Amino acid sequence: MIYTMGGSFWEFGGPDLDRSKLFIMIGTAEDHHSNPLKIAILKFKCAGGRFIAINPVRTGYAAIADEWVPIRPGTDGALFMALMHELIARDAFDHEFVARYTNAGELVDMNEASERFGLFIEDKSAEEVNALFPQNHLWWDKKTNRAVAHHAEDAEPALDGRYTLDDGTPVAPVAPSFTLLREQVKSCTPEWAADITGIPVDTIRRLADEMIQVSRDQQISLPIQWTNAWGKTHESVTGAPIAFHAMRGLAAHSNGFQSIRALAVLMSMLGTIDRPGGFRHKSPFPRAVPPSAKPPNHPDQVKPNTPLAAGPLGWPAAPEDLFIHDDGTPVRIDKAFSWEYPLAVHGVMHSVITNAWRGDPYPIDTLMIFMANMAWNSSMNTMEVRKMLADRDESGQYKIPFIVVCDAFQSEMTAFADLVLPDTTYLERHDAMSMLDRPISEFDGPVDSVRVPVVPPTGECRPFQEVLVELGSRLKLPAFTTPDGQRKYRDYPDFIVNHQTAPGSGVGFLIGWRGKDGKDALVGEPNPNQWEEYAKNNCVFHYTMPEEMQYMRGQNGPYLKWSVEKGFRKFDTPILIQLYSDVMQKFRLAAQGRTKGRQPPDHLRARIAEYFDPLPFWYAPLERATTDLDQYPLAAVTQRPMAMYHSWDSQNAWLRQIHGENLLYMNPRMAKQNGIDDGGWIYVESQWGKVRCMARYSEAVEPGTVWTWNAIGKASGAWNLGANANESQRGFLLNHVITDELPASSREGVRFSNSDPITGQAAWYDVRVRVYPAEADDTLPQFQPMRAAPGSVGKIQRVVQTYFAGHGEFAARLRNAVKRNANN
Ligand SMILES: Nc1nc2c(c(=O)[nH]1)N[C@H]1C(S)=C(S)[C@@H](COP(=O)(O)OP(=O)(O)OC[C@H]3O[C@@H](n4cnc5c(=O)[nH]c(N)nc54)[C@H](O)[C@@H]3O)O[C@H]1N2
Ligand SMILES: Nc1nc2c(c(=O)[nH]1)N[C@H]1C(S)=C(S)[C@@H](COP(=O)(O)OP(=O)(O)OC[C@H]3O[C@@H](n4cnc5c(=O)[nH]c(N)nc54)[C@H](O)[C@@H]3O)O[C@H]1N2
Ligand SMILES: [Mo]
Repeated sequence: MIYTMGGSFWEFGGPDLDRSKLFIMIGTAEDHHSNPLKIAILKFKCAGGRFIAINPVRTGYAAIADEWVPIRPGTDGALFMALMHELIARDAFDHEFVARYTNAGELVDMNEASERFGLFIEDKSAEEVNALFPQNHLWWDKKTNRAVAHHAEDAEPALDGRYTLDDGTPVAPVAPSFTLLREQVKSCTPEWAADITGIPVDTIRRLADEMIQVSRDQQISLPIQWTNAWGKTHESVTGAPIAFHAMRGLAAHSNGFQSIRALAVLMSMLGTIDRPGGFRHKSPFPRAVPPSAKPPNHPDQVKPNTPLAAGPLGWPAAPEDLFIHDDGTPVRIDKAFSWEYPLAVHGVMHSVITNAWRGDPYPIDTLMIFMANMAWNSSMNTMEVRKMLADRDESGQYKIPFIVVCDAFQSEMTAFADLVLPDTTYLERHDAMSMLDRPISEFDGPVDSVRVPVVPPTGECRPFQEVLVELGSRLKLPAFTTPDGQRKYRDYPDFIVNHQTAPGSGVGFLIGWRGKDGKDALVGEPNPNQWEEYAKNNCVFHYTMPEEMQYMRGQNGPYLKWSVEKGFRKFDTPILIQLYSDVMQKFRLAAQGRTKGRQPPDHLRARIAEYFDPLPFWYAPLERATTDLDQYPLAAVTQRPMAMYHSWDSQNAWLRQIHGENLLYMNPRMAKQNGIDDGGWIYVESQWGKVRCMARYSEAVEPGTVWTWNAIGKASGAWNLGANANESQRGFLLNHVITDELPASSREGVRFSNSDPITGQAAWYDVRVRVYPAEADDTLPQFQPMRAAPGSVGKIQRVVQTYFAGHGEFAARLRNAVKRNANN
């Protein structure tokens, strides 16, 4: 979505349920802000809103939806394409929004012979304004029937047709990009999508009807004056009250990028981007499309004792931004930003261990893991990954020689560590939820927050952020060192208060109570009492923007200027929604050998050319091509349990009573066909492996899908549980049957990570399985029980702690803390 509209779901934006009338939730069960979302849905339903859930499983939020639309996993993109088809066929999209605030009217070079084929025409005589986001694209003006600068005053862009530019240069055939979208969705009829998704044709048509009806009959108009980036003032803010929300169910498939792009384009066609009742951005979003931060683009940029030339992550906009060697091979251990996963904005973490073990692209000497249980639920192919972590070469040396794990609990991962750094829990340290990292803002303005310790750390635990500040200072990294070579920050709280993005920028980690006296917000000098101010104010700072800046932010002139002044953005150039993505086309042109710049290695050309379509499209998840679907007819997915956070919390006696084990949920019709009893033991087998677990009948899952809770199953002895705890004997982990790599196909001849070919996003939900009865009374696989770590709490102490949980232990720690403070 960021590559389409400069914003996204998650922490970056979401549905405006206060004003929405129709809410469509896709592939979401828990999400990051679960409780606020639950409260918002409750209010929405009480206000009479209609809630539709699209999901193969009807649980989580979908349990209270007015309508459940079961869908086959990995096929949502086809549904969105069909909905776009309907909006266009019935001419029921938001013309004004599409024409003015997206790039639908911009002219695309249709000259097959040109090396700019498929890119936007740039008027070389006009000012480019911003090289990263050129503002010299053209529209075809319907009034004067000629090409004009986009957003030229009084012009009305054609969205359809094909034209020729006749400006002295050779005559160039061009088309508004919307024409190409229209052509792209032409064959994506509801009938076509019904075959793929399993959703009846009538339902697809009715979903389109509902969207069209709400957008026509229930328009919202708020009396808020705002001025667009081209200087035109509007008397009101309007919107179609249709809100969408989507999460992992879309993202965690190998076609996730293009499916989500399809959703973003559908939302844009309905005009529901940053308008009341639709999708709303959260500061610092929207950002440019794509944001201007880039990863390093050459191995030269990584030198010993020298800061990286660019941040480690970023948003490539062209092949020139890839982080590759001159021969086109990846530089990073996870192969992110290479031709294999060009837009890997989050990195490709789930492939690090396998790559390091294989020495591809290079071996490593130290693996440092922080807050990630990669011997369990954040790896695929877990059985093999666990072997790799302890595997040796012919000379008896470990293939991954030294493993450092910083964890707060005795997770499965700590068993593989050469060095464990015991972290504190969040109750024992300072933390900052910063706008510079993952924002926690609201629609009406930026928000950040902190944690302050409420109990002192025990034993040898130390907050990892203190460890990092210490390491940075001792290594004399520039950010931690004064110009005369002295240590710059005492500790983490000092770092958070005094660090600025650039000397004197006034932009730091926290936006509240800035300035020496704490009177500034957003930007200002560091305030030595900032932590105290947060602590006094419930640890949260919420800045409310003036109403006229709260909507249409990508194209809201005063907001764009303000966001640059406040350090949220680099440029105030308007952010046009990219219905057509020339970023994609630049990669495709390189793959087709049409450009002079960087080109992919030959074996990757067809792959890049296929997936880097400048317009959204649906393709089957990649694993299907290497799966015998008759043998493995079922899709298997997971869902986050409300009461647990991934692998943690089995150390919590109360939560264990809710989720001490997990079962595989399946449709009774399918179960009976396979001779499986409700509560019976079964094997779940993929072509990559099998697990044994218990089955549970459920009408709330479509017959082609089975599902279970994520990460409830534990390895024996992990989390300091008894070796025979239910979590390991009756619980199971689906990751054992999910592959981390797809076998080499005849086209490329090499293995790829089991990921989206554009972003490297892990395809957790692509696996195909079969199920059959088993004779058993425990789960498989089983592992040698993990032993308790030395120094961890003994049995007697544990019993005492459990008994007094919540009072005795707490009071004792507090007394200790007071004593220690008094002694200091
Ligand atoms: N309580 C709790 N909250 C959490 C977490 C936790 O562990 N526990 N984890 C946090 C993290 S890191 C994340 S990433 C978020 C994730 O938050 P969500 O994205 O809400 O993740 P899940 O709860 O796994 O729900 C995924 C949903 O996608 C559905 N699904 C799977 N495949 C498809 C498909 O092809 N199409 C459609 N339409 N649906 C599909 C599944 O049935 C499931 O309902 O949750 C965060 N919040
Ligand atoms: N099958 C399947 N697998 C999945 C997913 C899925 O949907 N299905 N979802 C994927 C997703 S989106 C995610 S985000 C990953 C999450 O996977 P992980 O990142 O591995 O997730 P966690 O279990 O949250 O825990 C990481 C570790 O952090 C430790 N920890 C907890 N608190 C602290 C602390 O304060 N400090 C330190 N240092 N450590 C702490 C825990 O003990 C645990 O060992 O799982 C992925 N794996
Ligand atoms: Mo996640």
